[in-house]
Amino acid sequence: MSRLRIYFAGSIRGGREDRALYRDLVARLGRYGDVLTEHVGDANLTETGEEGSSDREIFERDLTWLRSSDAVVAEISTPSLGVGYEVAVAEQLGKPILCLYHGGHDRKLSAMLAGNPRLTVLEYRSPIELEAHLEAFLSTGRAEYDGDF
Ligand code: 6IA
Repeated sequence: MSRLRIYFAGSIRGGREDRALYRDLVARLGRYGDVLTEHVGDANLTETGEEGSSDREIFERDLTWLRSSDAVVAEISTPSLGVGYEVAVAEQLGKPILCLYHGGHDRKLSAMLAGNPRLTVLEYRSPIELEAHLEAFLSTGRAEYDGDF
C-alpha cells in the first residue's frame, strides 16, 4: 500500500508564535505518512524571513501538493489567511480535513471554520489528546471522525 500523502497547514505570515507546535505536529504526522509541507514546521522560518522562491512559485507549488494530497491537517490556533484559504480549497477538492487548535488563545475561532459541518474541528489540551485525534483521523475512517472515541 502506498503511504498517505499529508498536507500540513500552519501559519507563516499570520505569525510564527506556534512554530514549535508545528514542528512537533510535523514529526507526529511523519509516522502516519509523507508530510508534503515540512517547511511549515521549520523553527528557523519567520514571517518576515527571506526565501529563495517567489510568492507565485510558493502558491503554485503548494496548490500542486494540496491537489495531490490524501488528507489535510491544519493547525488553526494562530489565524492565517493562507491556512484559511488552503482549508477552503481542500474542502472544494473533497479532501478529508482535520483542523486542530489548542487552548491558550483567548480569541475565538472563525465561525467560517468552527461552523462548517464538513470540517473536523477539534481542540487538544495535551500531547496525548493531540495524538489521539491524529490516530483516530489518520488511521481509521478518517473522514468520519468527529472527536468521539
Ligand atoms: O498566510 P500565511 O503565510 O500564514 O499562510 C500559511 C500557509 O500558506 C501555510 O500552510 C503554507 O502551506 C502556505 N505558505 C505561505 N507561505 C509559504 C512559504 N513561504 N512557503 C511555503 N508555504 C507557504 C513563505 C516565505 C516566508 C519566508 C515568509
